Amino acid sequence: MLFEQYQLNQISLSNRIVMPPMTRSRSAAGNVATELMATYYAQRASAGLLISEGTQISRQGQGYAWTPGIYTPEQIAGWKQVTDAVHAAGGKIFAQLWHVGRISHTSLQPKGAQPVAPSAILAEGVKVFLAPEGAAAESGLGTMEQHSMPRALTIAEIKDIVHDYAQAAQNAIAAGFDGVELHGANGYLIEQFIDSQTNQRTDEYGGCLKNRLRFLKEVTTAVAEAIGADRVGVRQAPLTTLMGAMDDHPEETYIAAAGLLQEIGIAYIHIAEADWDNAPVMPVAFKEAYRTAFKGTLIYSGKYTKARAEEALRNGWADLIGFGRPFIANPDLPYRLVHDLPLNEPKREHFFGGAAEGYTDYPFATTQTLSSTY
Ligand code: 8OZ
Repeated sequence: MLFEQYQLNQISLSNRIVMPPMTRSRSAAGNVATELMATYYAQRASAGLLISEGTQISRQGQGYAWTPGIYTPEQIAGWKQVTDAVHAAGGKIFAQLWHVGRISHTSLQPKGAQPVAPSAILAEGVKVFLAPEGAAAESGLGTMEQHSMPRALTIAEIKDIVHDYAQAAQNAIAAGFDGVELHGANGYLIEQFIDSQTNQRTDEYGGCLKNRLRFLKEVTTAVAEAIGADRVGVRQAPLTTLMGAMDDHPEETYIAAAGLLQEIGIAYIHIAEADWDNAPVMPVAFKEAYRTAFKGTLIYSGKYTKARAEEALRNGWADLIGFGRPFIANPDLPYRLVHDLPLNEPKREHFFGGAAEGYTDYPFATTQTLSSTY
């Protein structure tokens, strides 16, 4: 079992650090993962678990320039070089499977079509990152544009997307990933179905809570059947309002979702806590309710420091802690945290698009290069 090592009574941060999914928009033509991406992930292989950046399951599932896919043979081959490099460096890596739903633009969609969603509702002011026509990731020349008005999916199309998830999960295993994380957070397609304010359907995929959780249930079940439930995680963001997705009763909704995921028997739930300034704090009672509803591994990410991570582990809310932006700038983050070493600052201007600068050129604290020595 992948997570057996984390079920120890002895709490130590060093083997409980996760690199959460982070969009870096550096894939090559055809949305193929590159050798540079392999270097980036392998440099960070000392994490207990790496989770790839959001990786679209279909062309329709893409919402931003230069994000990698996992639905063509070339994309599978591109990811294989990443997983090989991570494994050679002693790491484990899951693929985050992503369908953006409405958060896309006609210029990214097949035949310039409208993006799809549970309901035809625009998130006013929510922007996506677009490249000028023909520009490669290295140019870094993206602009932020309002996402396009979506249209509501038909039931037949919903079933096709469930199938796309299962196929993408099989592709991820073929590409050498150790498992997959379903992106059910941050206002993308799965969350658009879950949240009451983005789902106004009147069929079996909308309305009551059971119906709003149906898409999550069908996707997770199909993926678990395709690759085994013990290789599946799900990301949720109960309190974030990113991409304009909100639920009227988040605690009730997300604890019900956790119960459903418990029944399917997946390996982990990865909770994205709101991480902007003045964001709502996730109450302790909510975290304890997750523990009661879900018996698998719980990962929390969102502005954690070493002290907050140790507190969450000690209090028993979390099994693993994700550190996002610190991992961008510190490839050897676990080593630095364990030894209380100073951290490099991430350079925001290189977060999305570009090449090696601000990506694979952050210095290690020691002379170690790829693999962990502690
Ligand atoms: C930042 C930029 C683009 C996408 C998410 C996948 O919020 C993302 C994302 C983040 O989950």
